[in-house]
Amino acid sequence: MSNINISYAHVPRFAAGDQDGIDYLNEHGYVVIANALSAEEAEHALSLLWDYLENLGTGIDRDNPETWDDDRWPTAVHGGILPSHGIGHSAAQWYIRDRAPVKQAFASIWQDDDLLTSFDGVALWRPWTRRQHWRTNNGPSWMHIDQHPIGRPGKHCVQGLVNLITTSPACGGNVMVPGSHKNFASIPDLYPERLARIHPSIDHFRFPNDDELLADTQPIICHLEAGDLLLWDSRTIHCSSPGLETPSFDDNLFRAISLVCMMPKSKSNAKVIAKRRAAVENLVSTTNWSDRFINADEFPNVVEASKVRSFNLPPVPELNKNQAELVG
Ligand SMILES: O=C(O)CCC(=O)C(=O)O
Repeated sequence: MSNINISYAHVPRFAAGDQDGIDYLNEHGYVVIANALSAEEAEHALSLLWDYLENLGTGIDRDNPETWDDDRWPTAVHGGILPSHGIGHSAAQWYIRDRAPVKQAFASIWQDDDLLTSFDGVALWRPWTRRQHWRTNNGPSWMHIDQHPIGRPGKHCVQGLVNLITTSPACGGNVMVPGSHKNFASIPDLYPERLARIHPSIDHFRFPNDDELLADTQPIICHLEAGDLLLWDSRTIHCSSPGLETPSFDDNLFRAISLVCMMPKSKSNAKVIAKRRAAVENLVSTTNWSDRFINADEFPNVVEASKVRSFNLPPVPELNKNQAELVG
């Protein structure tokens, strides 16, 4: 048990580019952009994700949950995130990045439409009522920020996820600690020993499981419609968590989201961009950051899994002009 209590919340939703949405993000550290994809587009993206899974060649069948077990499923990291094995260049991910409201939402935040996209992955939650080990990590075990408080002071990144299945209290989802980005600068004073163990170049800091400071906050799972885009400042404390109840079905995914992050090209450089171009050809996925090149296929558990399991990768994507510009 943890002393951190998560609740489910219906929060305001804004149109992509709406200044009120940007103000909300600045104030609360997160914001929901309504219908960045239409419901039909979200359904199409999910179908493309199933194509990716079925084409891994491991025997996954979207219509048969008995084929979704670990010996066929791609390597997952914390929170059921699938970060690698070509996912960053799957047709699904490139389709989502190419939707105009997704780019517009990021462009309006940065007041800049010359953006680079991350090549990151997705989170797909299998119905854990079928197999307990499919249940993803409880929120308090991985409350984190994705920016080093000393290595990168100030605002640098707004992360995002496009939600593909309408959320519910039973199925759970992303967890935000509203307003927590405002405490970012005090982290070195509040957690000196814990932070000292993290090299300033590592943009990930995890809070203690039973953190007394977090126990005083009100973490929320925001209700999201299929197609909504949830954006958050990398300094905002967040994670994901299974539902607060037990879902009544077990023949479908409990959650499907696409991670997407766009940052101004001006924050990057020629060396990084050269690696990004090669990453498209070599189907290499990354983290959310596009100003540094971080290869998600080098995550330790992905490397370990690749030694004993093989997956067919998706074809090298044929990018249109907009998508190619997002590579750099
Ligand atoms: O699946 C989620 O909503 C959590 C994503 C997350 O923690 C991250 O991308 O840093």
